[in-house]
Amino acid sequence: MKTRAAVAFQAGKPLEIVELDLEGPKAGEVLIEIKATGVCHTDAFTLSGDDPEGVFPAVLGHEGAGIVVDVGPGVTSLKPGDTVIPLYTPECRECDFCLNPKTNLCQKIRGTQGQGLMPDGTSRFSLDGKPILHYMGCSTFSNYTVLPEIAVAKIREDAPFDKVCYIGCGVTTGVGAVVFEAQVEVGSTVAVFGLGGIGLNVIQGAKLAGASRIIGVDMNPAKAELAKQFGMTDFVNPKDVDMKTTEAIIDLTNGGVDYSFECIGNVNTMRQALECAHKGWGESYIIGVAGAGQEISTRPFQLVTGRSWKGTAFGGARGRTDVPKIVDWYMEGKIQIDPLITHTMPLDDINKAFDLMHEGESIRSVVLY
Ligand code: NAD
Ligand code: AHE
Ligand code: ZN
Ligand code: ZN
Repeated sequence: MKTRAAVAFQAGKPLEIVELDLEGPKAGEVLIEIKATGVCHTDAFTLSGDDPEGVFPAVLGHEGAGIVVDVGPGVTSLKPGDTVIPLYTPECRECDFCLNPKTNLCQKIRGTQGQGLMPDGTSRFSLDGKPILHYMGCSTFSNYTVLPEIAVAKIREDAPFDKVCYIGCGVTTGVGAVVFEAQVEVGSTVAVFGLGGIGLNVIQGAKLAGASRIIGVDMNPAKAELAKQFGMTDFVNPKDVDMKTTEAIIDLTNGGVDYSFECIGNVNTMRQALECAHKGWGESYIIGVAGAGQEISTRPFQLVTGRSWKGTAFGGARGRTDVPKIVDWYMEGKIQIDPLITHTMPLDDINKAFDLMHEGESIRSVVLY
C-alpha cells in the first residue's frame, strides 16, 4: 500500500513529505493507521545527527496513537479496529529482561530496532524500490506503519488520539520516572532540571506521588508558569542565581533533595542534578539523552558519600501492561495532558514542530493525520 510520510533523508535537513510504499504485516506484526503523533526532543536529537544510532533515510517519530488495520499470521493479542499506542520499548514477556522485575528494557528486538529494521532484518518502507528505514521501532511520522505485536499497547477505545499519543513517550517517561522507577515517597523533596515536555511530566508525577517540595530548573523563564500549575513549588533560573545552581538547591532544601531528575540531555546539568542530591541518600536520575561522544563526570566522593546516579528509559514502564493504565489515569483526571499540547499541525507542517521546539515556544506539538 501507499502511505504519506515525513522522511528524514539526511541528518540536519528538514523532513520531506513523500508517498512511500509500505509492505503489509508479516508473521507477528500489525499494520497501524497513525491518527496523531507528538514530536519529542529525541526526534530532533536523531535528526540533528548527534545520535550514534541515527540511520538515514528513515521515518522518525515514536510518540503516536492509532488503530490496528491489519494483523499478520500468528498475532493473537490484537485485531483490526483496536485502539493502540506504539511502544519503542516493547514488552515480550519472555526475554531475560522482561522476566527480571528490576528493568523494563525488553531486549527481544533491540538489535534490529537500533538498525532501523523490523525483527526479520528488513524494512517495510520503500521509495522507488529502495528501502527507507524504521525509527525506534515505531516510525509514527507515517500515516501507516508496521510494528511487531510485542511493541503495541492496546488501550481503551474512548481515549482521544490527539492527546494520548503523548503517552507514547513524554507522559510515560516523566510520570513513570517518578512513580515506577524512583518510587518517590510522600513528603520527598524533588529537583527537576529542564521544564520541557519531559520535565513537566516529572513535575506532575512528583505532585501525584505527594512530594512536599518540587524545585524546577530552566534557563527559559517562560517555562515556569506552566510548571507552577503542574506543582512546581520553587523555580531556579541558572542565569539569575548568584551562586551555582547546585548550591541554590542545597540551600533551599537544607542539604539537598531526596530525588533529582535531569530532563535536558546536557552532561553539565547531569552533574548538577547529581550534586544537588542529599548526602547519604539522594538519588539522581538521568532522563535526558546526550549526544555521541559526550561523557558524564563527578568527583567519586559524591557517590562515596551516599548519592546514587541512575538512569531511566520510558519511565521504567512495561508498555503493554502500564501504558493502558496511564491512559486510564488521564481519562480519570489523575494526570493532565491537554495544557501541555501547545501546538497542533497537519503532517505537511511537521518541520514547524521542530522549529517551535528549538525556539523554546512549544511544550508538545502534535501532528494530526
Ligand atoms: P524540551 O526541549 O521540551 O525541554 C528541554 C528543556 O530544557 C527546555 O525547557 C529548555 O529551556 C531547558 N534547558 C535547555 N538547556 C538548559 C540548561 N543548560 N539549563 C537549564 N535548562 C535548560 O525536551 P523534552 O522533550 O522535554 O526532552 C528532554 C530530554 O529528554 C531530551 O534529551 C530527550 O531526548 C530526552 N528524553 C529521554 C527519554 C528517556 O526515556 N530517557 C524519553 C523522552 C525524552
Ligand atoms: N540511540 C541513543 C540513545 C537514545 C535513547 O537513550 N533513547 C531512549 C528513549 S528516548 C525517547 O525519547 C531509550 O529508550 N533508551 C534505551 C534504549 O534501549 O534505547 C544512543 O545514544 O545510542
Ligand atoms: Zn521521546
Ligand atoms: Zn522482553
